Amino acid sequence: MRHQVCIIGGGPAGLLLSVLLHRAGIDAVVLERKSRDYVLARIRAGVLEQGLCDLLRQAGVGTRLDHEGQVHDGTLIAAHGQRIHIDFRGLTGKAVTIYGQTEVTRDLYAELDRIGAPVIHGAEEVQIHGADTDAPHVTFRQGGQGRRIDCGHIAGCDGFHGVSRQTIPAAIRQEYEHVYPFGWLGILSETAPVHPELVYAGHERGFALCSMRNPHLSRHYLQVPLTDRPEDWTDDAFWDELRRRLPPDLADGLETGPSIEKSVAPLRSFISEPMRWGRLFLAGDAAHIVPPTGAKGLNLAASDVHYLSRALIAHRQGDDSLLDSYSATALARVWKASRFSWQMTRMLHRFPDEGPFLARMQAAETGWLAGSRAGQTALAENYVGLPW
Ligand code: FAS
Ligand code: PHB
Repeated sequence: MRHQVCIIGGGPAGLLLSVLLHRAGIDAVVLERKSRDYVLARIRAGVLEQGLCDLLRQAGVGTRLDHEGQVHDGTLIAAHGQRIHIDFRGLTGKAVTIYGQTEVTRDLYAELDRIGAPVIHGAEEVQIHGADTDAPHVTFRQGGQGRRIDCGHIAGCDGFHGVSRQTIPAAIRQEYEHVYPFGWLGILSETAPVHPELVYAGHERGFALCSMRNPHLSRHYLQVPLTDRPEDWTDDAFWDELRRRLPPDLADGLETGPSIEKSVAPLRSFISEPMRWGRLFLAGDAAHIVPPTGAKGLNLAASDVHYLSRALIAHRQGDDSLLDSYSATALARVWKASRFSWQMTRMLHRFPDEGPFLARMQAAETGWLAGSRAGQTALAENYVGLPW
């Protein structure tokens, strides 16, 4: 088989890239290790920056987003005795949209089906060959059969645990990592959101986040020790702890119910440079991971895909300048979003091993934020998404 672009990974980055390339007349194939049902069963991000929403509309998959997405003009930070409304719209003129990553992925799969673009599920043992030559190819196994795809370029959109990043020789890769000493226990419940906007709670017992997917579906998180597993927490224990970490008025109004999904995610900051090696280009979690406190993971995958799709389209017209600048352009935005995600995590989580000094610094930071329009504007500018 031959395709102009071989995309490894059928998550949001790989699927969105494929839709954008096909719309520009570029023949791309997606290789996904898991089944479509498995990919769609993963509960991940919920906050979409305006840039991602615009890119989905450009890709022709914005209809459901525009009907079902909830536009949020701000968020509430309740931490260290402060209660701060960050007015995104008033401070930046922008907003964010609440629309689950699962729905984004569903919409992208539907569009690829509609245009007949190939997505190969159950692609096992994917291997990249000759990425540093002018004739790369990819091999994989499906249903026990060995298969090969010859292509012009390879997009590594296979997430943190994928094969693409590892294909870049270690001598060329520079990796930066910071692992946080806690995780997030997340639940999904068919209950009404606790507040019209998201609530980021920084309590002495630990961080909590109250988010949502729609007016009848809530997504809540608790900071938990890295050793905790979902089965260590009953629903009642989760709700009781969430109440302890919320301001009393919100805790009193919390609607509880059975969890329909429960998972623990570790938190890390990770960036691998460069995001290109020859004709292999990394996009999304394959190249970088951010702690979800800043709601940036999915949104960074989108800006990578924006830069990479326009570079591959320009290449077809004989201009390789955007391919040559892709890694530097994408990384410039990745580092800024990584800084913001790290700073939000530092400000709102409990770091038990760091003693009372950090706790006082956190209280001083939220005390300053409560009274500073400049501080709130800086936070809002990062949260709604820095320019692409
Ligand atoms: P993905 O990991 O989504 O997709 C990669 C795809 O590649 C997967 O489908 C995988 O099966 C496939 N793959 C992997 N190896 C392969 C191989 N060798 N061959 C073929 N296919 C292969 N972000 C937020 O903004 N907010 C959140 O609340 C949030 N919560 C998260 C919770 C968890 C548990 C995780 C892991 C991430 C979370 N994220 C969150 C970040 C997440 O949304 C990612 O940023 C987003 O999924 C990035 O999309 P992709 O880059 O497409 O990677
Ligand atoms: C979510 O709704 O899953 C979500 C929202 C905001 C975050 C992280 C996760 O910062």
